[in-house]
Amino acid sequence: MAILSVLLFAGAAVAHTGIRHILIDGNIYHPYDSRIDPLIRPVRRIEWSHDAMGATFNPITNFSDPSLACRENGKYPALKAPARAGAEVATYWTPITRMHNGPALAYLGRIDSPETKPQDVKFFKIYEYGFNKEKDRWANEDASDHYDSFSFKLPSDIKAGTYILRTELIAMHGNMKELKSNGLRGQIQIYPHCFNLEITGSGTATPEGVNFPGAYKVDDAGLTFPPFATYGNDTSPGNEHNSKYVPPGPPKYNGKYDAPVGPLPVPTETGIYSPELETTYQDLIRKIERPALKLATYINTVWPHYHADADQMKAYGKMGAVAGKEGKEVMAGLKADIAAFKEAAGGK
Ligand SMILES: [Cu+2]
Repeated sequence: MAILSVLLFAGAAVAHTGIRHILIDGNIYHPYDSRIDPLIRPVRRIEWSHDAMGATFNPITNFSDPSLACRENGKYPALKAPARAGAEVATYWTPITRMHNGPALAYLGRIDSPETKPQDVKFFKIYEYGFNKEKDRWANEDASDHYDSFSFKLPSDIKAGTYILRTELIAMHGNMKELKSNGLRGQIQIYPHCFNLEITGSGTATPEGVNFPGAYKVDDAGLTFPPFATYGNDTSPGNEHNSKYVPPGPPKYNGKYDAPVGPLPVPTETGIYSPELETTYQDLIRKIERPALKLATYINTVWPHYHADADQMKAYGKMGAVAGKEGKEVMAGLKADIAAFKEAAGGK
């Protein structure tokens, strides 16, 4: 399986995924986009900034890594998204590779001071989606079927205040028996993102929470589960197997999830630029994303659901490395444009 491993692990860093937009109680925000934001810093975002950078989104792969909270050396952001308790949140991701099988999750954790470390925040789960037996889809596949997005509700009964919203996709393809032969055991990929929310409402609940790292253990059934998404001619019942999956972490907070009360909030700042700058920013992102989009489209074609086309995979085994090289070339080619954008945006 060496060729397959090279495609999916060594060379396919550009097949990783990250949040591209987030809709919170009716308003759209930019995330901290590690493909471009580190190069135009300082940026004003609702997402915690971090040290990872480049044209790819690094997954966290170690369960005791402090980065599991809010990524690498995560920093308290400049902005907060106002949200009514009970409001809807939708996360929109960069192209999701369908064989990155695994769950989608969301947590909230109260943070009373910018000095508080995210590792000390107590997070409670507000959303989890593992495998849907009726749809025969993993959460990531379902997201891929819906414009690379998943959405959920904030609880309606929690106490008002500043919270970190921690959203997460977990890719478990590293647990597949077909991919374990190269010592890849346990290499699951965790993609957390942290956003600051100012939640309003008249609730009083203060749910118990867990810490990251700490909440996930290397031998958790929800993390060691081998998703059935096989390579070759295996015809065993994948749906039966996958439907036994239970996502990791504490149970979902079972408070109230009623509709929000009062008018939609109006944020003072969202991180979205003026129309002209925004067009340039999105254009840069489109160019940066092209190699990853090409690779994801390719992988999703040869490995759409459960069975990979073994011959095609072999024939294009180096595709990941090619996309990685293209990604670097694109970034080098855009250097001047990105610098000009930074200048025009005036460090916003
Ligand atoms: Cu990946």
